[in-house]
Amino acid sequence: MADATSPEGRLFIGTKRYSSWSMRGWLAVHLAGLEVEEVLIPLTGGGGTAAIKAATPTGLVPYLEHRGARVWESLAIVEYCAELAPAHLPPLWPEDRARRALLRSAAAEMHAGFRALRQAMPMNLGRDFAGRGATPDALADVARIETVWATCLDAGGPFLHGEAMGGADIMYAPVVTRLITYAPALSARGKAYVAAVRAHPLVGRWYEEAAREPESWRLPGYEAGPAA
Ligand SMILES: N[C@@H](CCC(=O)N[C@@H](CS)C(=O)NCC(=O)O)C(=O)O
Repeated sequence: MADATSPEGRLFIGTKRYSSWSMRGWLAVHLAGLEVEEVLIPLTGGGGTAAIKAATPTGLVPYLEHRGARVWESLAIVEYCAELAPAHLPPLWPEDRARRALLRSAAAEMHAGFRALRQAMPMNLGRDFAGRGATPDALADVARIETVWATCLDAGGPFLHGEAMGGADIMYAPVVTRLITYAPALSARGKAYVAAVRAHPLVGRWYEEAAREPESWRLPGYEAGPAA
């Protein structure tokens, strides 16, 4: 039987440098304090990593197996972790019904959308692609994201959930990394939110672990970045 510190499951993720959806699953399990073994499968590029296809129901990461539960889709992993987060940790969704509805809507909008931003500015934690990827559609996504953030931050930051990161912050954390890498113009409030997320210890840890990944995991196509 598992003791308090032995893993109670496995979280499958991809290369930390590139895998934005993995970052969400990883943040969710860590913010909720789940003890899981991390299984990192390096991405091979182009979305068809054979080892990921063999290991997960959708052929995608993140994927969580935990105490008999099988959870795929990053937002479902956030919801699962929110149910299990112990009382001594900040909850991943707030108590207040209307506030919870707002933050869930913000999270769901991210999960379902912002395709132009995701295509034009793919995640790469190790490069400075300032000024690149700034297509009109990607910039329209950035403007909408800033509006969503402002609506959530009206109740007080530094995070969308307030003093601690929650489910919506998890969903937007990889967006924050893209805004750092590609540096489109942001409002002062947007910049402050980006800085707050980047300074979070778990986000810092994800960046550090990405920086320590072997060079052999780098994918030339991803390192070239989008056209200037
Ligand atoms: N809608 C999924 C998207 C997951 C996804 O697209 N994951 C990418 C990595 S960021 C993947 O597994 N790609 C397969 C591959 O590159 O082989 C979610 O929310 O979890």
